[in-house]
Amino acid sequence: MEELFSLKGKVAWVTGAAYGIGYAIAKAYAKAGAKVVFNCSRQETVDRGLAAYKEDGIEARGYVCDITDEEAVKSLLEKIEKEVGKVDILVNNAGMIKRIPMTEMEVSEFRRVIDVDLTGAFIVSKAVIPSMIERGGGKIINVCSMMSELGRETVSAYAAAKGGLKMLTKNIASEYGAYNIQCNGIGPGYIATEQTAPLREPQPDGSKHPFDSFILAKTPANRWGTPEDLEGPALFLASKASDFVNGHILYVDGGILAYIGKQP
Ligand code: GCO
Repeated sequence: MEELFSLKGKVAWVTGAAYGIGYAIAKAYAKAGAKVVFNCSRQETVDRGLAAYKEDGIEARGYVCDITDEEAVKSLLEKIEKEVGKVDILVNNAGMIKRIPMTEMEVSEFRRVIDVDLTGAFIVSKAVIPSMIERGGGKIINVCSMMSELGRETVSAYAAAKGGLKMLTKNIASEYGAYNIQCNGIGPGYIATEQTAPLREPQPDGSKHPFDSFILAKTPANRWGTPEDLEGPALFLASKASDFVNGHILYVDGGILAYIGKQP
């Protein structure tokens, strides 16, 4: 059983893994024996990540690279291959959100979210797939969202990107499954991270943010998730244990997608 879930000797590239969900996933992979590399678009975020890994006793390499820049991604991949090894596991985790009502959103803002959350995953996957084919296989895990399935006010660009990422996942599985490449999505529910902090901020009178209570009423588990809740599912999708699982989106949401919500 241990062998089934071991990542010993594997190289895992988790984009944007300086903190939050990506960090928890990378940490799980390191604990399972993988060599972990990550990138962020800014040096200060890379430094923040490196300090956190060091504190957790994890040897991780961090690089500055903007995943929307194909040339930069290609040269980073060459560097990773030279310095660490060929990439066996890619996690397309880097992402962003803009919460703006659709009719007030600039087209440039919409395009930026699509560029980072969807086109970035295309660019990095496109870069690693040829060497995965050459070496007989690989694992690609795309960090999807509740918004791969559901809409809500203010997140039109994010929902469009995450819905697209779900279909990119299925398409990579379809196109490269014959090369022993498994491409699956992990779909976090509402996880307590920096990205969702504004939705949990207590009100000036000390009461819960209305969105906080709303999410608890929508989640059978009756709590927000933690980045650590993603560790086991992400490890499953990166390991031998999931070798015949392809094009699947594994939602880790405390049951949100199964539930109509608590009656007020
Ligand atoms: C929002 C949230 C979500 C979460 C997450 C849910 O504004 O609704 O930020 O988009 O980030 O992706 O799965």
